[in-house]
Formats: sequence, C-alpha cells, structure tokens
Amino acid sequence: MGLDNAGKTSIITAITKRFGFEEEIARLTPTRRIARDSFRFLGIEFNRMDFGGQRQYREEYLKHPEKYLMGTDLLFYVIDAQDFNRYIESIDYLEEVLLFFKEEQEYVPICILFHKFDPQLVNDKDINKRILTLKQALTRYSNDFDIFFFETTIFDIKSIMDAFSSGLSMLFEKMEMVSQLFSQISKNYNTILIALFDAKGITLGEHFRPHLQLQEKLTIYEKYIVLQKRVVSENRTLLEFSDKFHSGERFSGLIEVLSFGNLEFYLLFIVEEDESNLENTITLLDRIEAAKPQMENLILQIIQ
Ligand SMILES: Nc1nc2c(ncn2[C@@H]2O[C@H](COP(=O)(O)OP(=O)(O)OP(=O)(O)O)[C@@H](O)[C@H]2O)c(=O)[nH]1
Ligand SMILES: [Mg+2]
Repeated sequence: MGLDNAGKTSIITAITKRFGFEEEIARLTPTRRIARDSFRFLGIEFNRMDFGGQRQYREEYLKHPEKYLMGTDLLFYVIDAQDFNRYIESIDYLEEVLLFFKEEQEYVPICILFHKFDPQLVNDKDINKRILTLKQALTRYSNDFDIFFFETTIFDIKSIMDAFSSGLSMLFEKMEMVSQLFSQISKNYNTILIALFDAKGITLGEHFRPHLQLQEKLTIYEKYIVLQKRVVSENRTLLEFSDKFHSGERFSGLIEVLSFGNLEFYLLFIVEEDESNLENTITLLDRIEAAKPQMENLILQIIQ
C-alpha cells in the first residue's frame, strides 16, 4: 500500500522480472483499484495485492477495511522518498491502516519502504535527514507493530529484493538459522559472501564479509542473476566461476543447486581468490561442495 505514484507497481514488476523491467516500468499507468496476483515461496502460495493509491481508492479501502485488509499477513508500505510534500499525507494514510489492524488485533509485520532512494541520492544530506525524521516519527507505532525500514530504488534491484525477502522472512521463524549458519561458516573460510536464494531470487539468508562495498555487492548480485539463468537453461547442479571487482580484486565462486521435490534452491558462495596459490581456492570450494548435505538438512527444517 501507499499513495499513488509511490512506486508500488514498479516494485512488484521488478521483483517479478528481476532484469529487463525498465521498459515495462516506464509504461506503467496508475493501478485501478487492487491488482492481485500470487506467487509461491517455500512451497506456500501467497496472494499479493497491489492497492492502487489514488485518493478515491484509498477512501474506499478505509471505508470498508474489513473487506480489503482482513487476513493480511504482511504489509509493505511504500513512501516516495523524493516527494517531501506528501510525507504527511502518506503517514496519515498509513496511520489509518494501522488503526484498523490495531482494532482488529491483527499484529501484521510492517515493512516501510523509502522508495525512489536513487543512487545519486545516497549521499544527499537533505533527503537523508528527512527520511531520518520520518523514521523517528514512525517509531511511535512500534509499540504495537514490528516495523522495519528499507531504502529502495528500481535502479538497484538488490535493494528491492532485500526488502521483499526480509519481509517474507518474518513469516518463517526458522529462517534466521540460515544466516546464522552462514556467519558460522564464514569464520572458517575467507568468504566474501554466502547466500541462499529460491528460484525466484528471494533470499533465504546471506552473510557478507563486513565492510563489503555496495558496489561490490551489486557486482556479485548482477553476476549471480546472469549465472543462475545459465544454471537453469543448461540444467546444471553446479557452476564454478571466477571474476574480479572494479577494484581489481579477484574472486572465485560457485552456485550449487539444492532440490527438494519440485522446490529448488541456489547456494551462492564467493571467496577471495588466492592468486598466488589457486590450489588453495579450489580446495576451499571443494570443501564447500562437500557441505551440501548439511545445507540440505537445514533447508528441510525450514520448509517442513
Ligand atoms: N526515480 C524513480 N522513479 C521511480 C522508482 N520507482 C518507480 N518510479 C516511477 O514512479 C512512477 C509511479 O510508479 P508506479 O509503480 O506506477 O506507482 P504506484 O505506487 O503503483 O501508483 P498507483 O498505482 O497510482 O498507486 C513511475 O513513473 C515510475 O517510473 C524509483 O525507484 N526511482
Ligand atoms: Mg500502481
């Protein structure tokens, strides 16, 4: 939910497509009433509703909230971070929605997306200050609700997938275990990243090397998206690769497919390449491959 023009339909389009969505987003027109679709995650079917945000629709939802909002498991609330003039209007709408949930005692986890936080704005003092103020104002709802904040932009698909994945992870108690395991594993190896994705690119867990630059995360994620496509089209269960960051630092990695019935997951593992001794790197990747059963076991616990 969110005001008209906040970017809700753009976000859903980006999540669904993951690449090559720019043209489709440029052509979007305001959503009429509610656009519904569904997707599967961890074998469960989710109904997703994109609430058109124009005034007349908002009024209708708030007039009959029991008809539209009852049974919600998770709310993503999108705020156009660039549209300062509408911050207050946007909070007022959110407040009415939360009021309904509170009256119904439906304690839905709330993900608030400060959207259109485009790359050139990351270091912009003014917008950062305004977002911070808004976050402070919104904490007053955190007595009643679990509220999580995200900065997103369609120019950084990872920012959107992170927000979406984090939201979904609230609904699966055991999902934390994945990141915990990855952080354990990282202690033993010189890892840059370990991550587990479902077939649609939703993250079940990840662990990055501390201080990994945003640019490097993006390099990895974009590479992953391309390679995962290749794994699928070539029907592989394993793919090893090697590449370098803009800084020139080299990395080696693997993508391993873990299957459970008709559910597939993708383990992405990336380590610093030991250029003076490539054997070391290879041994390390082999050890990771050998840990496959442990990983499968963990996923089984989560999806059961
Ligand atoms: N700069 C920038 N523009 C964006 C971003 N995301 C979406 N937009 C633009 O914002 C406009 C509105 O996007 P929509 O996704 O249609 O907005 P909506 O929230 O679905 O609007 P309603 O359907 O009317 O509720 C479009 O012109 C998009 O191109 C972003 O991250 N950055
Ligand atoms: Mg829309």
